[in-house]
Amino acid sequence: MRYIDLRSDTVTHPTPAMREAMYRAEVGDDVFGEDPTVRRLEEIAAERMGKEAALFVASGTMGNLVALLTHCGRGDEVILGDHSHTFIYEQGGMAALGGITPRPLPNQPDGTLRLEDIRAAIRSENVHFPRTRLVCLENTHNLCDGAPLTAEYTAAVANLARQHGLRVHLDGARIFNAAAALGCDVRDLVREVDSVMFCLSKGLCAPVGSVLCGSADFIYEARRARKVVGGGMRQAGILAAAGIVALEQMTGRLAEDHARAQRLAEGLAQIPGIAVGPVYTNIFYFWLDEGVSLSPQEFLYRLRELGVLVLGREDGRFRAVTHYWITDEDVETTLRAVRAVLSA
Ligand code: TLP
Repeated sequence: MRYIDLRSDTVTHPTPAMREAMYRAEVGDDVFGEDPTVRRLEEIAAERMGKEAALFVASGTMGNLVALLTHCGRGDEVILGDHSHTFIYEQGGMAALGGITPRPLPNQPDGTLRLEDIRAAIRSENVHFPRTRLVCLENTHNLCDGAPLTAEYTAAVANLARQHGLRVHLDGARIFNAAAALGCDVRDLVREVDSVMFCLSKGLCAPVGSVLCGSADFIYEARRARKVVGGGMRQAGILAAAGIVALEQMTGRLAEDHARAQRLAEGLAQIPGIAVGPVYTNIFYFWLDEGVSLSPQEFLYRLRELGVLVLGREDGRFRAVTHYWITDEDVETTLRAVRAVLSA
């Protein structure tokens, strides 16, 4: 049975063009800087982001960790959202491996942090305090309904950070989705940040990998941090080849995924018993009305029996994510399945 897998865009398989490019990839030892395909991916990525240099890493989690280890020293503090992926889902790696303290501030429903909250959280020079070093933002914001952060907002945060001698790192796992939703160039969204990580292996369909971008000096140090966390990857050109296809062929089509998410959400909202949150990009959340007698677990189980997978969250809500392998027909089949589960 083929499942309609809406749990995440991380479930995407490589496209035929990616498999072909992987097969043909020229490779070398990347720890010696000799893998031509990795170098090309890094050049293309830096160019797309408008940054001086880039570093291919194994995952988004590794990219964020390497960025934090590079920007901060032991005892430094990082301002970030209390709903951010880095704070919630990355095992506290910054503290565990880098001795860095997270300073979580309330994420607003649109994924932003209030400027006044950031300003108030920045530490003054005092022997009792850790030193605030970095602000982290997330675009699009996974837990905040996949909302995109605008270029203007990001610039305002960066401006505030600069006034206080802080740096800004952007978790741009889905930054191309943000650019598609806002109808702008991805460079506009990252121009003012010191570093940005984006993922090749989510909506862009590459099997593995993310890229960290920033100044040449920053990337030089980040390469050292990547090595010490075990990220020296040798003939990684096999993977980078798919990443190049991701950047060249997959970034221009993400609006299709957003339109399908919109269509799916509208269809769900019409089904009695279902409530749906806002839709900005390819991620949205929905849940069962109080009157529905099914538990979230039963709902997930029955939907799975009908061949549809969505992600269940601890709070009882569900997440649906559209991606390259979800068709218009899959959207209709999913709506039929949800109707069937709720009317049974
Ligand atoms: N997110 C995954 C899961 O970890 C929840 C998903 O299915 O959404 N930043 C953001 C904003 C992310 O959403 C993710 C992955 C990461 C970083 C980490 O990327 P990976 O999974 O490559 O380590």
